[in-house]
Amino acid sequence: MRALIIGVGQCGTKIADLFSLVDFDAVAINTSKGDLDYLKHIPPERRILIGESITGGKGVNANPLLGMRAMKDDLPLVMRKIGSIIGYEDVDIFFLTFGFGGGTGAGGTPVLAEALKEEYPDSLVVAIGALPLKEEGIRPTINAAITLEKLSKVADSIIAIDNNKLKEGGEDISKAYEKINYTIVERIASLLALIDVPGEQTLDASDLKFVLKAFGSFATVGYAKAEAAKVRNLSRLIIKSFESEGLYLEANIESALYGLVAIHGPPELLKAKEIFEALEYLTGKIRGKQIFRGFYPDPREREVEVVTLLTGIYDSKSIEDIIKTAKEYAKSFIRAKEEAEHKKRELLTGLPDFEDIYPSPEGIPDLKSVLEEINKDVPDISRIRRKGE
Ligand SMILES: Nc1nc2c(ncn2[C@@H]2O[C@H](COP(=O)(O)OP(=O)(O)OP(=O)(O)O)[C@@H](O)[C@H]2O)c(=O)[nH]1
Ligand SMILES: [Mg+2]
Repeated sequence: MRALIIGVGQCGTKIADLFSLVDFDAVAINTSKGDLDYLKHIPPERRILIGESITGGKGVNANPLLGMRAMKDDLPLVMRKIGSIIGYEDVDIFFLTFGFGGGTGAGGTPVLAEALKEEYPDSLVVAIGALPLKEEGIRPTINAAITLEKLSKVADSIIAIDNNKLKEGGEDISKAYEKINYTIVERIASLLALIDVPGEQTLDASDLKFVLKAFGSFATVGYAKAEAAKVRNLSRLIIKSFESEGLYLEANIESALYGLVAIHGPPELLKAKEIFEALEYLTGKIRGKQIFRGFYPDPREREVEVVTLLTGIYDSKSIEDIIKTAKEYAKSFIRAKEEAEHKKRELLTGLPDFEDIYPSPEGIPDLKSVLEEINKDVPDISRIRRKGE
C-alpha cells in the first residue's frame, strides 16, 4: 500500500509534517515561505512555494480565490514535483491535508485534487480537512462551506475533522491545534500501518480503496485504545471507537455506507466472540451493511488499539451547521451589501456639482476661452486656395 500525503496551507503542511515524522512520504505546499521554513520533518526539496508572483511569499490572508489562483498558476511545477517523488511505482491513495477555513488550503486543495484525479485515474484522492472553530466567525465558515462543495465533486472521500469537537475548553489555541493534529495523524497512521500486513483476516490496499471510493461523501475515523491489562471486554472497546467520543466529527454513523475496523493487540485478548459481537452490532447499524475487518495479534503488544473508518456518510451535524451558517451569513451579507449600495445612491443623488455652486476662480481663464483667443487670427484652412485654383 503506497500513500502520498500532500499538505496544503499552514494547517495542512503542519499535519503533513507530522506524517513525515512517522515515516510517511509527505509533500508541503504553501503560499507562505515563512510557514514552509518553519516545518521540521519534510525535507526542503519537498516543500513547494506557490503563487510567489501574486503574494510575494506571504500567504493569501484567508482569501481562497487567491489560493486557487496560486495553485492554478503553479500547477505544472507542483505536478512535476509530485511526479518525481512518485517515480515508477503507483500511489494507491493521495491524502490531501488542509484547513477548511483559510485561503491557501481551502482554495488550492480542490484544484490539486482535480489535477491528481486527471493525471492518476487509478489512484484515490482523499481530502483530510480541519473544519473551523465556531468562534472564528464568518469568513472561515464561508470558506469551509464552499470548499466542501467543490471537494465533493472531485475527491473520493472527505475526512472532515471538526476542530470544535477536539478542542478542549480553556486550552491555548496553538496547543489545542497541536493536539488535534497529533490525533489525526495517530489515527490515520495506525490505520495505514495495518494495511497489507501479512496474516489471517487482514486488510489490504484494495479493501481500503473500496471503502474510501465513496463519490465525494464524508468520512470519519474513530479510535479507541486501552492498556491490555485493563480490557475486560473487547467488544465494549470496539463499540467505543465508533461512539460519539471516539469520532472527531459530529456524524450520524447510521448514514454510513461502508465501515472498516482494524484491531491490534495481544493475541489472548483478541477473542473472536467479543470481536464478532461488536462488528455485528456495527454492521446492523450502518446503512450499507458492509464492514471490512482486520485483526492483528501481536504478542509484544501491551495495548489494544481499534481504528474504525466509516465512509459514505451524508448526515453530519458538524457539516450541516457549517453549510447552514454559511448560507445565512452569505444571505445577510449580500442583503447588507445591496442595502448599502441602495442607501448610498439614495443619499447622494440630487447633489449639485462644484461648478453649480462656485464661480470660476478669478484671474484664471478657463481652457476654452484660452484656445479661442489663440485661434482668433489663424486663417480657416478650407478657405485657402492653392496656386492655380
Ligand atoms: N486542526 C488544525 N486546524 C488548524 C491549524 N491551523 C489552522 N487551523 C484551521 O485552519 C484554518 C486556517 O487555515 P490555515 O491552514 O491557517 O490557512 P492557509 O491555508 O495557510 O491559508 P492562508 O493563511 O490564508 O494563506 C482555520 O479555520 C483554523 O481553524 C492546525 O494546526 N490544526
Ligand atoms: Mg497560511
